[in-house]
Amino acid sequence: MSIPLEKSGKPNVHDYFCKTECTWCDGCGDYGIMAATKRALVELEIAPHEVALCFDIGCHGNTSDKMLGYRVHGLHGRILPFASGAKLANPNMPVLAFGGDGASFSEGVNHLVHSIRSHYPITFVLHNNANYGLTTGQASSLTWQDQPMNTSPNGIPEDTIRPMDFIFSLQPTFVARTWSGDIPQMTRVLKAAIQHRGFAFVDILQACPTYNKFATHEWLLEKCYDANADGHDPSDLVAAKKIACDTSEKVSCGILYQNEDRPHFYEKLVPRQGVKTTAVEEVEITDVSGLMKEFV
Ligand SMILES: Cc1ncc(C[n+]2csc(CCOP(=O)(O)OP(=O)(O)O)c2C)c(N)n1
Repeated sequence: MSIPLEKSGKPNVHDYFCKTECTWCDGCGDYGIMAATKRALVELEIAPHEVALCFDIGCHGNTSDKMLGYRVHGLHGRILPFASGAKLANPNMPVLAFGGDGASFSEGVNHLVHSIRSHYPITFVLHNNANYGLTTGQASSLTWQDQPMNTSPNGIPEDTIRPMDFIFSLQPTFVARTWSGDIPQMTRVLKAAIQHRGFAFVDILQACPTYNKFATHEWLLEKCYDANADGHDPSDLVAAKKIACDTSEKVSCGILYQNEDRPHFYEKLVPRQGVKTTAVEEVEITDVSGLMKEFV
């Protein structure tokens, strides 16, 4: 299906509709996350031809053929370098990267570290179902301790990473948490993340009814609360860390921390300062047919 190149009035969710059959399990949180992503983009009046949607490999990554937009489906664990590069080439385009906890906290965890410390101005959406979904329910580094999984029926011998402790140790400027059953909250959080000045980290606790038998939809419904409605001030770093990291009783959701004072990577890139054009505008069309003949 082609993407309409011209804007005809304000975008609406139907502009993002894609005919591809959905292959996710019944009750998968990916349905809700995709719906909220569309709603957030539409409410910000961003049409499919105006946004880059970069997907990692995993169940969530199959969103790449289920909604429209300029989409890429990258290598497992490697979507952040791609998304960052796309943004640096075309800083005027909103760039969203989507990754699973397997991709982002195991195989590609190095890219998450460097994306946050580099402060690339992109939105990162973590589909946190606490397991490797696409490869059928192996434990990831975010799987809870003592939970039997397909290749670790006695629970994992390693310690589970505590994602919020880890993220806050990297001095982020935007940290949010939400969950896949609350579409209005996900939409609100995603809109704020897309509009944030630098790197925005959005942890979406995602129901996975087939392989995650611990953080179920019902568990999330009972435990998650809206910290912003509860009076939490996202500019308060100490309070943000506390409510983000302590999930023993309740799970705080919403915009937990935001700081717009710090310049992002592109703003600090000296050779680009004062330059009016973008890298994509500067690329000249070059005839490479002569070069290609050398390889025939
Ligand atoms: C480089 C590479 N390593 C491993 C794989 C195999 N692989 C594909 S999907 C996947 C797990 C995906 O889990 P996660 O990132 O948590 O996403 P989910 O499927 O749960 O949405 C793995 C290990 C691969 N395709 N490429």
